[in-house]
Amino acid sequence: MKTQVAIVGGGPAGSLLALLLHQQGIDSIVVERQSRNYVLGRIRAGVLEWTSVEVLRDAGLSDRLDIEGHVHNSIKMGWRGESVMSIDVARLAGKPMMSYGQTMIQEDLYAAGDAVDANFIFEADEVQIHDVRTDAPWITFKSSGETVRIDCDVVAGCDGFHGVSRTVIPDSAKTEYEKSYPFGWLGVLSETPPLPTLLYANHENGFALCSQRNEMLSRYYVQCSLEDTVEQWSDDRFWDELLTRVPNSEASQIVTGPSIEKSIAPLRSYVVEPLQWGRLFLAGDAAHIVPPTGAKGLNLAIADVHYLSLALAAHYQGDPKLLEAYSATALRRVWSSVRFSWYMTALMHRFPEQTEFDQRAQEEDLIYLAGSTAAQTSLAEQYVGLDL
Ligand code: RFL
Ligand code: PHB
Repeated sequence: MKTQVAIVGGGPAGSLLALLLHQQGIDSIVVERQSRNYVLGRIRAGVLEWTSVEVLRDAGLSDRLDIEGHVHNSIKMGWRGESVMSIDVARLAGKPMMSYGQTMIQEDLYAAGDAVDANFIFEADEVQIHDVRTDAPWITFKSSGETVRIDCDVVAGCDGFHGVSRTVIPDSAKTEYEKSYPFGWLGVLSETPPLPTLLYANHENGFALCSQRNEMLSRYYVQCSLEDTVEQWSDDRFWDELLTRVPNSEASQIVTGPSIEKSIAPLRSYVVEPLQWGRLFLAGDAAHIVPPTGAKGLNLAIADVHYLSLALAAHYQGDPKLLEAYSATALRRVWSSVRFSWYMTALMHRFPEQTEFDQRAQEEDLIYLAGSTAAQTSLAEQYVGLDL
């Protein structure tokens, strides 16, 4: 097979890139390891920066998002199981954000791909990337036992944190920055009405988050130990912890019910530099991971492929400058989100070695935030995200 851009990974980054390139008249093939249904079944992000909404709108991918997405003007932050502040993000930062599940974005992207006959290959095993330091890179993979080869001009590595793309760059040509947190998040989906406003809670038992998918679908998270298994978290234990950690005024509004999904994710920050190796370009989680406390991962993936699609369009029109600058351009935004996600994580979680002093200092940070418009404006500006 032959194409202009071979895209490894068909998550949000890879599938959006294929569609953005198609709109610029650039041909691509997406090679995804999992089945389509498997990718659609992953429950992940829920909050879109306004910039992400605009990228999807500009690409004509917002028909359902504009109807079913829930615009939020504010977030709440609570502490001590009793105090709560509301931050009017839209007023302070000039734009709101949107609740719209990653699962739905992925459905919209695959449907849009079907409509234009985009070339998505699922269940592609053993993807390998070759000769990216030449002008004629190629990839191979196994499909139903047969080896398939795709010749291309450029390879886009959009295969997430555990993908193969990043490993092609030799250690001598990359720098990796990493921070692992000593806890995870237990995520629960339940068919119950959510709280109207997103709520982040700091509590001496650990962090909790109340989010939503739609009027009858809630998404909750509680900080848990990395050693915990889902089996150790019965629904009763989960609701008890959530209601303890969330301030009383909010906890009294939470409607509990059976969980329909439960999973545990570790928290980590990771960045590789640069995002380019010859004709291989990394985008999304393949290049960087942020802890979910800042709600940035999916938004960074969307920003990366926005930059990369523009750069590839310029490249095919004979202007190499944007593609040469892709890594530096994308990394500016990446580090800003890495810093914010790290700050939010440090502010809201209970760390294993944390003393009573540390707990009070954390709470004081929240009290300061509650009383300072300047501090709230800074947080709001970073939460809704920088302009592209
Ligand atoms: P993905 O979604 O991991 O997709 C990569 C795809 O590549 C495939 N793949 C391969 N394909 C071929 N060959 C190989 N060797 C391959 N190896 C892997 C995979 O099967 C997969 O389909 O990365 P992408 O596209 O960069 O998208 C990134 C986002 O998924 C991620 O950043 C967000 O989900 C992070 N995230 C959040 N982001 C937000 O912006 N807002 C949020 O509110 C938010 N909440 C979250 C989150 C992530 C979470 N977890 C579980 C990590 C909440 C959680 C709990
Ligand atoms: C979610 O709805 O899944 C969600 C919301 C906000 C976050 C992380 C996850 O910071």
